[in-house]
Amino acid sequence: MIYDIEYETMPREALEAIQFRRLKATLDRGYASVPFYRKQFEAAGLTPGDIQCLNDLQRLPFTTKQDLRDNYPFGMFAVPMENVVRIHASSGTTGQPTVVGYTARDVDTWASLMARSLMAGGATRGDIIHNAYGYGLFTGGLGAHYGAEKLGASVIPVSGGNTKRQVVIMKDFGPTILTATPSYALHLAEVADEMGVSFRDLKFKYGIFGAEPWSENMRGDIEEKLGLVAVDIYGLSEVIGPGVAMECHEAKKGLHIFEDHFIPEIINPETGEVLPYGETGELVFTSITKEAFPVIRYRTRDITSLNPEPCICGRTMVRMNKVSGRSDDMLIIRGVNVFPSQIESVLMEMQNVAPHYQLVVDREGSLDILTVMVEVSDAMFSDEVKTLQGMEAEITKNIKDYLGVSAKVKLVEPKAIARSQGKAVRVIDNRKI
Ligand code: DLL
Repeated sequence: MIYDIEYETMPREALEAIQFRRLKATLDRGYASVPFYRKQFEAAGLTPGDIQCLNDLQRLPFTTKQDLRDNYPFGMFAVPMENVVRIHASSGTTGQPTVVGYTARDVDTWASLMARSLMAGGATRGDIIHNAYGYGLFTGGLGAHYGAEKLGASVIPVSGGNTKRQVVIMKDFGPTILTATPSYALHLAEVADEMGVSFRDLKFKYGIFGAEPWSENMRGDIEEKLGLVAVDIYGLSEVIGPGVAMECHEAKKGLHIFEDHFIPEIINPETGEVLPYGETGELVFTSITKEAFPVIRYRTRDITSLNPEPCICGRTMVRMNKVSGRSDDMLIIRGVNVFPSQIESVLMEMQNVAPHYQLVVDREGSLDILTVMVEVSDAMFSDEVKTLQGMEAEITKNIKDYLGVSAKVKLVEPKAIARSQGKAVRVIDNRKI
C-alpha cells in the first residue's frame, strides 16, 4: 500500500492548506529543538507565530551548506539521538561532509516517496529492480531499496561496482527496471557489450537515473544504447535523499516535486530575491514533514526553474526542469558562464562522439583555458571520410557557436576516460590546486 498518492493530483488550494499546516509544525519543531534555527528566527526578529501564510516563509533567512558544516556532525538534529535510527552523509569532496539523520517515521516517509517516484517512473509491483546505486553513506542505494520494497517490487541490491558480475545478474535474473547514475548505466552497457551481451536484448523497460546532471541529448543516447525509457530522479541528502522530485514516464518533461513534503523556491543566487515561476535560479527547499533533520529554506546550489503547467500524467505537483548544474560547478571561462551539461549537450549532438567526456580547466597567466577531452566512438576508426583533426575542429566550432566559449578539444581513444561507479567526475579544475 502506497500512502499519500492522493496528494499528487490534489487541487492547488487543498494542497497549500496542507503545506501550511505542516510548515507550521516544522517551524515550531526547528525553533524549539535546534539552536541554529532559533538563532535564525531571532536574527530576523521573528517567532514561528509570525509566519501566517505560505508566503511568509520568505521572511526567514536561508540555511546554507556552511551552516550544516558548522554544526557537524549532529548539531542540526531536532530529536534526541535515541530517536534517530539512520545516519547518512554526503561525500564531502570539498571540506567536511554533511551528516543527516532520520527517525523511524522519516525512513518510512522516504520509502513512500521513493515508492511514489518509482511508480511515476513506470515501475509496478510486478517489476524486478536492479539497483546499482551505491549502498552506504550515499543515500542512493538504500533510498531506492526501501522504495522498491515499499512498492512491492523485487529488488536486487547489487550496489555499484563489480560490473561484470552485474551483467551476468542482469542476463540471468531478467530485471525490468534499472536504477543507477546515468554515467554508470552507460558503463554497464559498455561492459555488457564487451562481454557479448546486448543491453537491448535484456528485459529492461525503464531506467530511473539521477544523482548527477545529464542532458536531454544524453537521455536520447542512453535510451538508444540501453533499449529502455530513461527518466530523471532528483534529490539530495540534506533534504531527504533521492525522491524529492521525479519525472513521470508519460511526459518525461520536468520532475514533479513532492510538494506534500517539500516547499520549493527559486531564488536569484546573488541577491536572494525569490523569482517567479519560469525564471532560472537556485533551488531552495523547506522540508515540512521531516522529524530528525528538518531544513528551512535550504540553498541547494542547484540551478533550475519551476513549471506550474498541468502535466499529461494528471499530477498537479509543480515540475522543476532538469538541473543544468550546480552553481559551484559553473565554470567561468574568460567571462563566459558555462555548465558541464551544456558542453555535454553540444557533444551529444554529434555523430561518432561517445558519451564520455571530461573538462579540464587550467590557468595560463590571467586566462582560463578549457580543454574538452572527449572519446570518439569505435565507429570513427572505420570512418574513412572524417579525419580526427576535422572532427576536433567541428566540435570546437560547435562549442563556440552554441556557448560562445573558446575551448581546446582533445579527442581521446575509446575507454581512455576513467569510468565511475557512481557520480561521474566531469571537471578537473587545476586552478584550485
Ligand atoms: O545524489 C541523491 C540521489 C541519489 C538522487 C540517487 C537521485 C538518485 P547527494 O549525494 O547528496 O544526493 O547529492 C545531491 O546531486 O544537489 C544535485 O547537485 C545532484 N543531483 C541529484 N540528482 C540530480 C539530477 C543524491 N537528477 C546533489 N540531476 C544535488 C542533476 C542531480 N543533478
